[in-house]
Amino acid sequence: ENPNLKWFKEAKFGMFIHWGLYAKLAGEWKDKRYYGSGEWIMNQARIPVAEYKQVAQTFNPVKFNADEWAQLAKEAGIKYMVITAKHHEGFSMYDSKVSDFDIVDATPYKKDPMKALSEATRKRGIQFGFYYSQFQDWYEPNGGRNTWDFEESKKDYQKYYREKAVPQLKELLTNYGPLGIVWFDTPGGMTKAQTQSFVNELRVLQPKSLFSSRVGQGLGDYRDFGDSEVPATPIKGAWESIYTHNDSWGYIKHDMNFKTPTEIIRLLANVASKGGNLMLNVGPDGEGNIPEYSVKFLRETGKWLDKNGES
Ligand code: JFZ
Repeated sequence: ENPNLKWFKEAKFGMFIHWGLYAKLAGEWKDKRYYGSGEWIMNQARIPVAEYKQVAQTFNPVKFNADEWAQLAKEAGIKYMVITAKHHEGFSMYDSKVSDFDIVDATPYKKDPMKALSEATRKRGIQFGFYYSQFQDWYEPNGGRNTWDFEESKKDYQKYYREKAVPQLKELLTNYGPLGIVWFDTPGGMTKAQTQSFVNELRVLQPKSLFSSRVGQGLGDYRDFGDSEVPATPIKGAWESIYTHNDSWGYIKHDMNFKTPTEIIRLLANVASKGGNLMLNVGPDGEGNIPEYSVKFLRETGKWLDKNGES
């Protein structure tokens, strides 16, 4: 078995973080409210790139505090953290030289929160990783799935991979220290052979980093179940279930449907009893605050684990 999986198979509890420009929109666009998958608002509301771009000018998460986020994870008993470096919206939440549509160049904030978070987690012995939407990129003419601005038949996915996805992943795998996980999502636009060379090209940069199964074509290092899915019976090998704390991955201000500490603990126990990890998502808001109930309920979960858990 792959020795890189050792920490992962012992981890049991991970924290997923969806954070991007959609957090600023918070489930609302032009007086219309959306519910569920707040990170999809650009697609749901068919927001043109030219307008979506302007959201960046108002994105200024001055409340973001890497040590607070990492400390919360620590207190909750969380062993790894995966955060969106770039979701389908195409916006880079780190300092990218490949694109100007990034937090340093396009927002008043001008700092790189991923740098701070990679350091704050590592300092506390928490494995750190990036989510990266490798195929869907609604900002780029050649990226996947924006058909409201760009004609699908004119898209050259290989050009997008070559000019944005691969160079950005190289930045992420080079500039943020050792990554526990690179969490790919919703594959597309590549054959198995192309996916294999994509994986090979990135793998050399960090041979120990785990790639999620959603890199596609069966080439990931461990298995992810569908969103909010736990297998019925024990499963061999390394795997993970992903859930979000309320009903959306990205922040939505009118979603208060947070799972209670009891529900989180039951979920953790259910997943662990089948041999897997639970990666539970929180969606920080546009200011950089983790929702109050996520903070409170995660802390309570951690207290319970301290008293009754294994580690
Ligand atoms: C994807 C994203 O589109 C979504 O915004 C979020 O990031 C989530 C974690 O991942 O959505 C999916 C991907 C795969 C499945 C369901 C939703 N699936 O396999 O059931």
